Amino acid sequence: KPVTWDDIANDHLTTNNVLQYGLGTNAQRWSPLAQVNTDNVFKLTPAWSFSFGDEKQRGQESQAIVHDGVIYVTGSYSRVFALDAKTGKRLWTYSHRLPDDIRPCCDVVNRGAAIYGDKIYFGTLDARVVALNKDTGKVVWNKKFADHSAGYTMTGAPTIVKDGKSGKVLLIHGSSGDEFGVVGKLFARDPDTGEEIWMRPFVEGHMGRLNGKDSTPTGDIKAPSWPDDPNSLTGKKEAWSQGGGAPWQSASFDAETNTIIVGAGNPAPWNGWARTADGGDPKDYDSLYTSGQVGVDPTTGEVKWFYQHTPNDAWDFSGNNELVLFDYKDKDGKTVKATAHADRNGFFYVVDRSNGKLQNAFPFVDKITWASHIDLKTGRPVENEGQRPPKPEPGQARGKVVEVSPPFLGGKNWNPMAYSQDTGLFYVPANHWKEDYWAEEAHYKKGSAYLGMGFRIKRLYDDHVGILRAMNPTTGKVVWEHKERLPLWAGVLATKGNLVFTGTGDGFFKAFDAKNGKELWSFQTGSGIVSPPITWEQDGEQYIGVTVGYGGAVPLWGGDMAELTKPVAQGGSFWVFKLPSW
Ligand code: PQQ
Repeated sequence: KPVTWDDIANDHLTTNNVLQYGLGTNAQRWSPLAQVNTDNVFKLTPAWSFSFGDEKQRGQESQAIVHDGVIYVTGSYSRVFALDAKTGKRLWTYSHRLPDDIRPCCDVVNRGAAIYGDKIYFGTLDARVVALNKDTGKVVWNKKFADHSAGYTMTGAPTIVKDGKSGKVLLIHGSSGDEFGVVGKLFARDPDTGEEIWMRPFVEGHMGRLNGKDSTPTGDIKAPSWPDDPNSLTGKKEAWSQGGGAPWQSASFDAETNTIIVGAGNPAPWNGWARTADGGDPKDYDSLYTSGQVGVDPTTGEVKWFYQHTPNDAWDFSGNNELVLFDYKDKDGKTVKATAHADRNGFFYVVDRSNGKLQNAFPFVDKITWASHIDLKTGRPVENEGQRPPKPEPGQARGKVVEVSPPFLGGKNWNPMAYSQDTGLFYVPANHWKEDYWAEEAHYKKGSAYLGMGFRIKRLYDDHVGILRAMNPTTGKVVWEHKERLPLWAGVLATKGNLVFTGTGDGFFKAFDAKNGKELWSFQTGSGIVSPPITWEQDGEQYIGVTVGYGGAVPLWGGDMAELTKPVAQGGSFWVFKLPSW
């Protein structure tokens, strides 16, 4: 059966398939299934497990999708597997041939595929989007979107949306590459042919494209949020040409307001002085449209609204974490259609998704040092003095070391949270850690890291790094929390069975009581878990599935935390659980 737009629009309500990253265009990761629940979860038993095979055993971050009894799961190194959902029997494999000069910053990961019509879509590490026939795995089209040798790559799952104005279904995808100094771009394509419909860059003053022609610049063409340099060809300082702002995770879609909602990544380079006029104040140079959330018009690719979490981000806080769409009642009893976002910078944001206006912001991790709070009137952070590492003294390679929390890997990274429609709580897979952080010189060289900062991540507490927190989005209260020894890098799933599922760095797949956080079940999967779990129903039985295989940014960039994760064995498999017949 081909997948229709109605199937996708109802993904969050239907239980027999999982069609979109986020388990629906609202990205709530909430399932109405309750067959597996707090009373019987202790019985949960493996149904089958599938090995991705070969030597490519690292970094399995994929959220699987399920359609018509088939699981489509991506593997690291740009692979896709189609499996019989009941038995785990392999139906087909697609293994993309990658060139030697790919430059993924943070491991050879892929977070999942999209499905529409008779095709499966996914991004590759050499900056392509590939469409495969869902029944055969044969390539239907394959589009290169940028130069991978400059640092462009793609790790996020694409999103299917329907433009409410034109009635066209679009394939939306982003790009990665901020750490190499490339301009982050969001694309809309025709899902049948792969032809680009529009492209929107997330650096102010860069030109967008619509139907193959220049459309409009993003923001002001003079880009006043980036410093001028009268001696350069562009009239701007070098950083503006390199920009960053990559939408490297997945977009959400609000059909009601016809808006694509996506996070924009960190500015490049990380060093904020490179994005500030000489002798100027970083507060006068916000580096738009980076490290924030963007509402984009699906018809034209225009920016409808923007809210910046971290103006002139000097800490690689990115802004790119998932945007969960949810509605709540404010203190006057008015329903607010909002986004919820747990940022790398340690603050949880509630923003009005019709206009990008901040409603509420509060910390979701302890001991944030870079800002005291977010001013709800101005929407801007109130920064603490001395947290922007100073430039190196003349003749020195490094500037003064500053201790910062959260560190650049964030109070929470890409691994998505879940929202329970029953408890009204968000389940945030967070980490407690900090870093030594210092400035270095930043010079752009194609294909080389463009950071201008040095770092070492350290512990914040002796007994834990990972901290799963149940947060109330209106009061900011932590309702319960669960500590883990290793960093949390897996997504979360919430179900009507009053359960919250997630995985741990040391390989346990766990279920918690959504109301009080009691750990009710766990199973050792044999490698670390760094992926979002899913659940679906087939022939009257509820299944729960998760991709397993350690990797991602922590073992590569995590400093002391990389040491902590060294004993974790690599892997590459998909595990499925259900209740036994007894
Ligand atoms: N990817 C991971 C991971 O898969 O574990 C962690 C990170 C990325 C980060 O912490 C990043 O900052 C990051 N940044 C970009 C970017 O700005 O282009 C891309 C990616 C990526 O594509 O995986 C990550």
